[in-house]
Formats: sequence, structure tokens, C-alpha cells
Amino acid sequence: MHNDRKWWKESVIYQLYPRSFQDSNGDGIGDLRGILQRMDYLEQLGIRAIWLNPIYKSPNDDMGYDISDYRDIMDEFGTMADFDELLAAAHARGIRIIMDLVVNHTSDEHAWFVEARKSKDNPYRDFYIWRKGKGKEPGDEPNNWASFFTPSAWTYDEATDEYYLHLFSQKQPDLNWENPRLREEVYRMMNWWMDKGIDGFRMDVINLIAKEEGLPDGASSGAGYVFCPEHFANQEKLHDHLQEMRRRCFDGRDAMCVGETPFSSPETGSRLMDPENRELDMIFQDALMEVDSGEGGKWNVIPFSLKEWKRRVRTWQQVAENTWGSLFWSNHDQPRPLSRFVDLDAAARAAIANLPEGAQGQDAAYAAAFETLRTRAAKMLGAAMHLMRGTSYIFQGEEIGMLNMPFASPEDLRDIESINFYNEECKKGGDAAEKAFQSILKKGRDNARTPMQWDDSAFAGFTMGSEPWEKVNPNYQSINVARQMEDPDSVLAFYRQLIRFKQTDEAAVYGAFRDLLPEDEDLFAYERALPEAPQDGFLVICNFSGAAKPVPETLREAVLARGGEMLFSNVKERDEDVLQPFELRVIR
Ligand code: TEU
Ligand code: CA
Repeated sequence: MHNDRKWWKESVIYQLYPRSFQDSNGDGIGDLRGILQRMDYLEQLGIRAIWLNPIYKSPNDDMGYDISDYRDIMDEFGTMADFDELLAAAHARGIRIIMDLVVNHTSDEHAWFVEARKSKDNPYRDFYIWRKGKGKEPGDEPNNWASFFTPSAWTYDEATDEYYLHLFSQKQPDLNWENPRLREEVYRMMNWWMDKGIDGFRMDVINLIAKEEGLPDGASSGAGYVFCPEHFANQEKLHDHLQEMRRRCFDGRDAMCVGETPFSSPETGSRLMDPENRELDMIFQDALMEVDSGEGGKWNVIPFSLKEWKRRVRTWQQVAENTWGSLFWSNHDQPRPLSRFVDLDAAARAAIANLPEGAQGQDAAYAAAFETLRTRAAKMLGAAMHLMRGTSYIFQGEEIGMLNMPFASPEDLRDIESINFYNEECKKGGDAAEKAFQSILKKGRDNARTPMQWDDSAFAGFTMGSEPWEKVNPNYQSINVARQMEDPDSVLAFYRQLIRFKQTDEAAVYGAFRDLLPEDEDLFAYERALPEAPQDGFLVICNFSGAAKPVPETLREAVLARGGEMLFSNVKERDEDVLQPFELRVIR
């Protein structure tokens, strides 16, 4: 096992989405001074680093993932002076700052692209990827690639009679990483931020920066656009670029680099994270986030299979033992885990099943059961994920058990990915639009972007001014920080203990992982232990089901082999032979 000690292996990292964290000036949009108001909360949480989603100047076509000036702060978020104050305040509290950097593409309003589109011989032309098409009508594009956010990955530029490539929106033109001048500009900018004292970068879709030579068509049986990451993800040249970036920007610094690398196999992940290759310190891989995505991708929602999820967990925990890894239930692109990986509604209905139908107070009984099970399941999921091997990332709101948003209509959506998907489906007629909206309710990125729920005052204490940019979840009066701050049984209290344990217990940080129940459909149980000190390890036992489950014999033996000290539990009374719905036990 690669167990060389690093600060980023011993840190739980809080992912903070500034736009939805705290508004300080009443415009309904989160900002840097709002984060400064919440530094006590972040310190009390116990996390040792914060990953800030992009805060650079941006027209916000994709909420900051379309950067128009890498060396200035987005107007809505404040000023560079605010950032400098935030960095100093975080460091003064022993909290590191990881910046989110998007260098696969820029905004089309970036000065480089404004220049590039002026003429074919402009010095910035080949900072981007331009190709001649067969004409200028749909279907005439240079190849048949589909983009993540638009039917075609190409947009025709009348002025120079060429198309430019954009794997995301048409306001996010891809940068040409084959151009050494472009790479130099990126490295200089990265070093400019590093010299300000930041502690590392989260590199957005960094494994897409190298495209296949010749930009060949995606395999297709007919006309139409084809989503073909095999031609633009994990290409061989990627490794050259990452090794050059490492040499130019990270050598000699104690900074961390985590790369978002969708479509990565365990082999590719290991290669990217192997310290000998000097490419990335760790990656965000998407295997655990795709278990409920059927044929055709995320909008085809299929039932979550714990058994399949555990199979992928074993694969990536093996990678983590050989190199390292990241652990996350959600982020700004994923729905809320409590609304996705457990069925709270079914469990709450089962809990009150003995009440006669329509009995007086049935609604109150359901609400009470739901709240009890929500708190219990949030703790179980938290321990299940974050006690595995790898750096834990906690997305804002996870620590208080926030849920998906019951959006009333498509007009409530703010995310370009969902809006574009919905508009395309509307063109198909029939029930396509309604089906699309139902998928968006389950998997849309806006679910994670509703304002942080601080208290039960208007707009959940996120803003005291105008209507927030994204609607507040109506459950904010029962699910909020203030309500949990002083409650020793709250999700928040549990996460503080979990964070402290994950950052300080040797077995939790550097121990090996062993799945104890690989075949079980409802239970997830594993052991963490350092080979040289097995007795200092611990067992994690999770009932993902909303029904009580007997403790399997094999598990009972593993428990008896240990001292039996209960490190974490999420129920008051335990039955040694039965695990209650969503019950968790962590035993030393
Ligand atoms: O996400 C890239 C990416 O793969 C996502 O589009 C993801 O596959 C999808 O959203 C799952 O629902 C990164 C950023 O995290 C995302 O917010 C940006 O929109 C995207 O890159 C473009 O910068
Ligand atoms: Ca604001």
C-alpha cells in the first residue's frame, strides 16, 4: 500500500458552492463576504480544507464553469481583496483553500476567444479548436460529436466561416492544449494563484484536454450526433500534459491537485494517481455516481443496486490501496444522497403501517417517522462513505442531511444542463417533456444548488434580501443548521465526530479495506485495518434497507473477534441479532 503521509490524505475537504452558501449583500446570490461570516461554523465542523467552486469572472452560462478572466473575481462574488481576506482567514484557522480551475475550456467572453474569433490569422486563433465544415447547416459540422449540453459539439462562426469545438455549451469553447503557447499561459496563471498562497486545485474535466488526433467521427449506424468520449477522454497525450503541468506548477510546493476525470477506468485512475507518474494526487471518478444511470446516461434513472455499488466500491478501494482515491456522495453536479441511495418515504410508510388507514394524526406520525429515519440514514450514509480509504469530500448541506428539491415546474430550473435537456425533449412531443422533468427532479444538478439551510428565518437565513437565485427547499424550517447546532443527536453533531475521527485515526486514514458481505443485497459491511496493527482496526456495518435485517452469521463472528467498543451508532437501543432500518454500527 502507498502510505506515504500527506496532508491531503489526513484532511476532510468541505466542498463549498459559493453561489448558494451565504449571501452578505442582499442580492440573493452567495458571495465571498458571506463565507467570511460563516468561518466559525466551518472551523467548528472540523474540516481541514475547503474546495471552492469557481469564483473567477464569468457570465455564469454554466455557473462559473465558463471563465472570462482567470485573474479576477466574479462580480457577484466580490473582489480580489475579499478573496485575499478569505484566504488569510481560512489559513489563520488552519483551513486550506483548494481552488476549482477550468482549463479544458473558457467562456466565449474570455479575451483570448474574443481575439481568436476576429480572424484566422489572429495570434490567439489556435488557442482554440477551429475546423472547416461541409457547409453551415446542421449536419455540416466537422464531425458528428455530440456535446454534454448541446446536440452538436460545434458552433458555426460566420465571421471566419469555420466551426469551433465546445464539449459543453456553445459559450464554453474548448482550449487547444496541443498549442504550447496556450499551455504556457495556463501554467503562468496557475503559478500566479499558487504564489498567492492557495493550497491546490480541483481540475475540472482535466482528462478531456487532449483530443484524439484528427478528431475522428464517433461510431454510428446513421446520421445524427454521437456522444463519444472514447475520442476526447483519457487520450495518451493527456499524460504528457499532466506531467508537464506538475513540473511547472506543483514541483517544490506542498500543494494538492485533484482532477475530475469522468469515464476513467480503474487502470486509468491508477495511472493518473500513481505517485511515480507524477500526474495527479487524486481523481474524482464517476463509477459510484452512475449505478442508477441506465442505457443512454443519467436521465435514464434505474433502481439503485447496493450489490452493484459494492462491486464498484471494491474495485476503487483496491485502486486506493495501490495509489489513493476520493470519497464523495455528492457534489454540485449530483442530487442529494438521502433522496437517491435510500428510500426514506417507503421506510416511513412501513414504520406507521400499523396505524389504521386515515387514522387521526397519521400525517404527523409519518412526518415524525420520516424525520427519525432521515437523521438515522444520513449518519449511516456518512459513515459508510467516509470511513472507507481515501480523501473524504463533504458537499455543503450533506452534514445536515439536506434533501432534493421538489421543483414545481421547469421554470424553477437554473442549470443549463437540465434546461437544455428539457428543451430538447420538448421537441419530441408526447410525454417526453414530462418524463424529462421527472428525471430532472431525481438527477438534476439544481437539487444540490439550493441555498444552504442555516435557520428557519426567511430564505433559511441564506439571504435577508431579495428572492434567492435558486429556490430554497421548503423543508428548511425543519432541516437547518441552527436546529442541529446544540442537538447531540443531530446529523451535524455526528458529522463533526465523524470528521474528527477520519482525520486522526490511523486505520481510518491509512488502513486497508475489506468487504465483509459482498453478496448481500441490503447490508454493507467492511473492515479497515493496518496490516501491522489489525487489532486497532474497526468494522463498519450499514443497513441500507428501510426494513429490519438479521445480522448474518459471518458478520457476527467478525464482531465477536473484536473488542466490541462501539465507536459510532445511530440508534438508541440495539438488538445484537437484528439491524434496524438504516442502522449503522462502527465497532473497534
Ligand atoms: O462536470 C463535468 C461533467 O462530467 C458533468 O457534466 C457531469 O458529467 C454531469 O454534470 C453529471 O450530471 C464539470 C463540472 O463539475 C460541471 O459543473 C460543469 O458543468 C462541467 O464540468 C463543464 O465545466
Ligand atoms: Ca450576494
